[in-house]
Amino acid sequence: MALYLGLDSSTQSLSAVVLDITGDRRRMVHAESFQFDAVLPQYGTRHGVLPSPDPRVAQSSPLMWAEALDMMLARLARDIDVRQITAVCGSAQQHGSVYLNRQATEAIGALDASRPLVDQLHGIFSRSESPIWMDSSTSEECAEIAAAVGGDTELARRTGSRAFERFTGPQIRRFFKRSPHAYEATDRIHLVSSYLASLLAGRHASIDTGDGSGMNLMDLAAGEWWGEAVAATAPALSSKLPPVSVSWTLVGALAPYWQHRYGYPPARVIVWSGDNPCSLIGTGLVREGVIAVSMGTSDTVFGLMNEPRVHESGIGHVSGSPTGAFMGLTVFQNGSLARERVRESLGMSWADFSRALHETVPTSGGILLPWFEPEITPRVSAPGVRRFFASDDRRTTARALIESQQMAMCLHSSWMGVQVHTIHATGGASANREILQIMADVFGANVYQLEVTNSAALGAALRAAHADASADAHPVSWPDVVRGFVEPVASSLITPDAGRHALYDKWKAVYAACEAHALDGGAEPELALERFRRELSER
Ligand code: XUL
Repeated sequence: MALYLGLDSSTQSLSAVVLDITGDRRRMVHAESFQFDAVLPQYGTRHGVLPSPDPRVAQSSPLMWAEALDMMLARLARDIDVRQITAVCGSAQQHGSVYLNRQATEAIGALDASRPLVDQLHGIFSRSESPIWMDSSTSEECAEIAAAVGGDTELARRTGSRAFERFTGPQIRRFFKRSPHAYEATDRIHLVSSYLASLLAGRHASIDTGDGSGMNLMDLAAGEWWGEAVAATAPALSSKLPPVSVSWTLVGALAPYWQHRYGYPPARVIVWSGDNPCSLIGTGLVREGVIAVSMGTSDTVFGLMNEPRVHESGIGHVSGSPTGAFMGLTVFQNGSLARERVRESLGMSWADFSRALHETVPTSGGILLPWFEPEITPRVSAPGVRRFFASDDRRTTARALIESQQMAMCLHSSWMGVQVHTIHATGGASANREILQIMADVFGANVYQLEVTNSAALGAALRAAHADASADAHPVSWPDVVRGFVEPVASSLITPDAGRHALYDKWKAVYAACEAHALDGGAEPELALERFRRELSER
């Protein structure tokens, strides 16, 4: 029997998925998850984050992540036959960084199986807290790095993203500026992903191209550090960064600590990646043309790209994909929150809301820009809801919102240059078939509902299976790697209506005119509406 273990160290929890992939047998044999706040209350985190008087600062504890890893491997050894584990891989929240001193290499290389892991790690940090992705304190450093490399457009072109506060480069620069001595005492800077992989293997792991793209430090196309960005970030940084490697790199074998303490075999440890690249695999997006639209608190559109195309004004992020290709990700802040607010303002239940979508005709509600909160895509810092061409029928407000959200997602993900034929819809709102029908009609694509939990841990386990086969010189194609684990619900298929798709294609120009007008006072959108009506009457 060949078991593959995938771990996911997210902001709030640690999860594990174990797959049995033996011959034709393909099944999930175990899944387990716990919340950091609940099982490790002594660290004092709330939702996985340490309290901070400055709302812009978000940090967590690297010791807590290590103790959680130790707990999880102990639990798994209690619950399943871990002797069958062939390879281990992992996923972690992106961008967070871990700062190790000169004692670290020796300490993690000589872990004593008779003592708990954390007891042996206390002395290895040059910074006891890790900044994480929710931190927004580095605007100044973002501007400095961007200026030093020739501007945000150049930074986006080379690294896949313009400078973002949460990205690791600006975080490292802030640490260097505020604590130069502690920075000087830093021997190695890991991401959360490469830090945890290092603890498993008992040696420093590399950073994979997927998670490495979340740092504003990596040359995306070359898959290696970009010297100019590294130099612009902090002095002597190149000597503190682990190497970058492809996502199927073997870090080594599970260290003797895990073998002697819990009975694990010397299973292969595969380089870890970020949660978004791992979710790409865990939602089955291994070919260009299939994208995921996740409709949760915020809405995200992501998918695999064969080429590293980047939007010139830095909308979205491009990173390495664990398959060796690339992945694009665009985030829309006003997702579920906007849907809830509009539904509540209409005094509708979800059933009423769906009925309103069903009973009204396309474009009848005009455009509704739902910027209740500052918006990431397009960039809106002064929030405010804008409505254009509203009708008297209240029910059309529901339609205007959903159509406008889908228009925004379709237009602002087109920079990926991907011909979308299939969408895997996930997240709470994907249960609503009226919303999915509008999505299908706007994108002109087949839409399936994908029921996923633990997609990042599942993606990590599938990556373990893929890397294990590659290491044995029996590479398996990605569609075969994911087969049987990531298929959407076949009966959930919704197909686009050709007539409505053609209508929405024209309506996009009206939407874009409203957006441009709201953002920077572009021309009156009435002109675009007139053009739209004229084109319809000429048909
Ligand atoms: C991606 C990002 C988040 C974290 C969450 O850029 O910041 O999705 O990876 O874990």
